[in-house]
Amino acid sequence: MGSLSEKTVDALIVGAGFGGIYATYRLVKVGFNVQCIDLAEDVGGTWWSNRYPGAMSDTETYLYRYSWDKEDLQTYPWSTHYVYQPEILKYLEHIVQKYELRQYMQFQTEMVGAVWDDDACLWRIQTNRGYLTARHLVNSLGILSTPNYPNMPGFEDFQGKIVHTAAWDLGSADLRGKRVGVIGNGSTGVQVITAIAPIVGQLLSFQRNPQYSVPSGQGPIADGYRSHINKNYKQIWQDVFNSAVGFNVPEVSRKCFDYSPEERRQIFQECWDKGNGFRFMFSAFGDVTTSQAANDEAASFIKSKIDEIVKDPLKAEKLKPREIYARRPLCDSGYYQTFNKSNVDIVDVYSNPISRVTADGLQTADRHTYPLDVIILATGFDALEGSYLRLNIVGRNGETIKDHWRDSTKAYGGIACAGFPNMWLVSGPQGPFANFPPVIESEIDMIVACIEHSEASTGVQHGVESNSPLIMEVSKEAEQAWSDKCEQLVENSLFKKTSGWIFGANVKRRQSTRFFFAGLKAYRDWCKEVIEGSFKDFNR
Ligand code: NA7
Repeated sequence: MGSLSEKTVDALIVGAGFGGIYATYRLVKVGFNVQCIDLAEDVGGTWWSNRYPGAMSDTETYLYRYSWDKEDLQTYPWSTHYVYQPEILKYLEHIVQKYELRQYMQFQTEMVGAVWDDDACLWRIQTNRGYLTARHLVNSLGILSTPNYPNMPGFEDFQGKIVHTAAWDLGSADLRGKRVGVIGNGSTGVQVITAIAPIVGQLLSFQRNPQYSVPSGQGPIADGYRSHINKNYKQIWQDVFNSAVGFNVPEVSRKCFDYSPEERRQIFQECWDKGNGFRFMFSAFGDVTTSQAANDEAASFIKSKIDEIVKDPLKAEKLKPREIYARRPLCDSGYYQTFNKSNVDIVDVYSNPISRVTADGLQTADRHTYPLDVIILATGFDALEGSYLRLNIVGRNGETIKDHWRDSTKAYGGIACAGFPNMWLVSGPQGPFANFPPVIESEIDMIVACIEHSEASTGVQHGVESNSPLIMEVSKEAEQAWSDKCEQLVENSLFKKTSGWIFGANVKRRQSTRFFFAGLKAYRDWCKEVIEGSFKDFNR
């Protein structure tokens, strides 16, 4: 692995996942001298590290890819409604190979810190493999890339194996016949529990807050499905980019209580049968995430399904959520059915929390110890800003990103911070809450537009080692205005009332609005306005 010592580039891209790959592709096309680095051994980002059994995107396959390679969209093979981690990784490797992007990438290389040099107008970046300087720093660190480890004593005492799903290093042979405890039942927990139940000896889900999940509709695609998608791809992407959540599900405005109880149930049933969490939340009624009464209806429907599916009434009761239905919507391939297996059970750690890890397993507050061979931590991530806070990023006047976000996490358009010139964020805080591949493309297109604007206005030559005063820096007022807008958008949203990672509650960070909830279309309209307005929020 090479050293980066004293390398000077136009842009350093940090991260080689969905975002970093596309940013590399775009900036190479602009004519930039580009370096992309990633801590992992190869491309993939989230999909490099999340290798746990059952890891799957819950966006339908045909949308979990880049929209811009029209030929590839027609020909790249896939055969199921959703893609599992190994196939996603293969797809990303394929794109990197097809566009010969590997030559710009260096792996096992971690950005430790980055300091803005105001005299030279560039970033001085420290990595574990040496220093480099870059006029633009493009952080594509991943929305969910810093694992969240639960704070409980005794991890070092455990005689078995402990593994976080985002740092998975077990083979399925390591689980066969074993007594396995899974802490966490979010998207990841639901997937891993469903996938390993058939092979483990005993499976205990240490569950704090039960969650709502609906069927995904996973399975092989029917004859003719692919050709139908291929024929309509152009329109499909147009619809996606003109929608709020970008999942190509109908986003209806009809109100729940304009329908009779029978009609309501039938509508929920249709969404349930078709599958997909975003469809269930956004295609049944338009007020499920804003009206408490409509939300209660959706929640009751899912609870009734739990009663129908789970044979043991005690298990069914434990699986029924207490919260409203307003976390990121989940879907599954038979999660509730899994609890009908005699080797699968739930330990309620809400009323009786885990107190410590012992040599043999997990102990709860009532001093009962559950003996285990393997503990799986499906405990999620320090999402969004978590990936930044562990780095020493220092902007103008010595202000660190930590200082900048001390009172609230904010980023203009989710892509830029005041006081951090020429620093760009991909899937950072306050970007759109929607299907991530189109979000990432939209943000990177906007970043590239900003960079091209600044290059055009001063006529700098790419590839030339530069001490040019070329900068793009968003104003404090514009950054604050965006952040205020993000806050206003969630005023009436039920999302704010639950305790997941979307508002930072899982890591006990001050609750601030970490997404732009007006949707993908509104975000892209805003980008257009900024471009047409000649980027007036910058360099004021
Ligand atoms: P999530 O959705 O943050 O879920 C984490 C889970 O871990 C959740 O069930 C938590 O319970 C649980 N948790 C965390 N700490 C503890 C402790 N100390 N004790 C018991 N349970 C704990 O992460 P995921 O990886 O599942 O999904 C993240 C995103 O990835 C997902 O939304 C998709 O976008 C893809 P809690 O609910 O806080 O009570």
